[in-house]
Amino acid sequence: MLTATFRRAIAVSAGVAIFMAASADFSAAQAQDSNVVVIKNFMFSPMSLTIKAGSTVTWKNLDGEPHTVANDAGLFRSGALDQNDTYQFQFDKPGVYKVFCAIHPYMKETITVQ
Ligand SMILES: [Cu+2]
Repeated sequence: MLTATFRRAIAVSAGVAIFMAASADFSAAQAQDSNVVVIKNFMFSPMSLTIKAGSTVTWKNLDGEPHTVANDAGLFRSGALDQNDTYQFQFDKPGVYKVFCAIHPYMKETITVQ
């Protein structure tokens, strides 16, 4: 049989574990948010983004129209993204990367990797 003290110790550990798991989720979500580019109303938002080398950028298309994510220099090129589709690319090298939509070439953004 468990003593009352032992049972309380288990309850406290479980509470701490839940709290720690919740904190970890929160920080992971925050770190990701900063590198998310939303495609909405035929625009990349933000239109310029500065990130650290090694970071991954996630683009998400919120428009009902398909869009793509392509680099001027041909480093990456997504397929057509339908509504709510995402595309990811990891930027390993510092530099300035021009991004556009291959379907609507006037849609542009600049990503600076430090
Ligand atoms: Cu487009």
